[in-house]
Amino acid sequence: MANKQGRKLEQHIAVFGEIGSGKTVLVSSFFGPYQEREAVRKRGLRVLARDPGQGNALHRNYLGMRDSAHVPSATRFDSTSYTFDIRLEGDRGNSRRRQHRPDATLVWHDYPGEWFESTLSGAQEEARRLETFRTLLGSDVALLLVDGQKLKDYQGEEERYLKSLFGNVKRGLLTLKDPLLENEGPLTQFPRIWVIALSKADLWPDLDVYAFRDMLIDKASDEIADLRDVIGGLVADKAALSVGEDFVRLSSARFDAGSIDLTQRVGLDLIMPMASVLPLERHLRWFRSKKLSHGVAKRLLDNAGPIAAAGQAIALKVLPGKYKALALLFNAELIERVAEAGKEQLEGVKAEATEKHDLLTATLAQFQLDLNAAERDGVILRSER
Ligand SMILES: Nc1nc2c(ncn2[C@@H]2O[C@H](COP(=O)(O)OP(=O)(O)OP(=O)(O)O)[C@@H](O)[C@H]2O)c(=O)[nH]1
Ligand SMILES: [Mg+2]
Repeated sequence: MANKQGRKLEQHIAVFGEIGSGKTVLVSSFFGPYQEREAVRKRGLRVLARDPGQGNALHRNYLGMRDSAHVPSATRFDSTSYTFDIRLEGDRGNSRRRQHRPDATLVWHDYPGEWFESTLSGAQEEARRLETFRTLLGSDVALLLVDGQKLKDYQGEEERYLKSLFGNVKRGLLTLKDPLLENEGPLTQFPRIWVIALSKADLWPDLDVYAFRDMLIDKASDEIADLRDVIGGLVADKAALSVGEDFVRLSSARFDAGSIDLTQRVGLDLIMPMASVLPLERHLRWFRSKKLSHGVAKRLLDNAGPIAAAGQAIALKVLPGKYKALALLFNAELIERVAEAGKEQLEGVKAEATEKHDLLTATLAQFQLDLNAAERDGVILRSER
């Protein structure tokens, strides 16, 4: 999101999911509702696909589900990155220049889990996989999908599915380790927050996010610990990691025989907050608890500069003077107050920011409200560490 200094915010999110785990439906169900007539009024945001062909394909998937209960066809080994440009409501018409520039960009990387599952056919595919993996390294957050349907298929022996899922991701990352680290050594920028997501959560109406976490701890804690170790071997400051400490329930729609109700979504409105507010909050916490060294924190927070600046504004309501990303390192505790702010306080900040046409601050306050509400509703569970 563009801040007062005119810097651009680009947040990335990496979605890992095996065959049929719901990746294509998820991104279509995320994007489709923003194309509805009432979307801007209802959601306060405009979301456009930077590549119009890609946007049309997602929109078509959405319409096919909404109007004819037709699911998108399998995309299997396709790895796709979608670039979504976001404009905040009320922004249009401020100036001609602004009309051409989004307030924020969300880049959504689909990473097909099959690349972790199967042996690759040759050097060319190997190279393509590495290349694809490199594109998602800019993501602070990875969503690892646990397929709700598969979990059902293995009911009673869920550990078999879960162990194989986490084992595949771990082995896949291990095979990428040498080529990834070959030039620069341990990575600064790498998804450090691995949120485990229950996809198709509508199939598990009685499993709230706490029960989902308990199931994972009960049945796959060793595999999750191994995955964490492997990721720790890839990054600088490996104490600054949350792997399997954050959980979310996702459902792209309600699927009944002969109908798909896309108004019954769970967790999809948390994707943007998870990509933006969550890492900011976490990076600052890690920095304060000395899990992140100064240099690494500076690089990570520098990326989040604009959003961090707005976060700070939320914290202090009105900041004395203008802050740049660097100054944040010395004002980290201010932003933590955002995480601790109560509902009324955040609503107050939002109202005040809206009044002043400070849309970025208003939107971030809303994101924080969304995360807090979803936590109360048992949809998301954030790490305390
Ligand atoms: N109940 C339920 N079913 C879902 C949901 N999302 C997807 N599905 C079902 O899962 C199937 C596979 O979803 P996709 O989005 O195509 O899965 P994918 O991960 O893109 O799969 P590949 O392209 O094969 O890698 C869909 O055809 C739906 O039948 C959901 O939220 N709830
Ligand atoms: Mg697909």
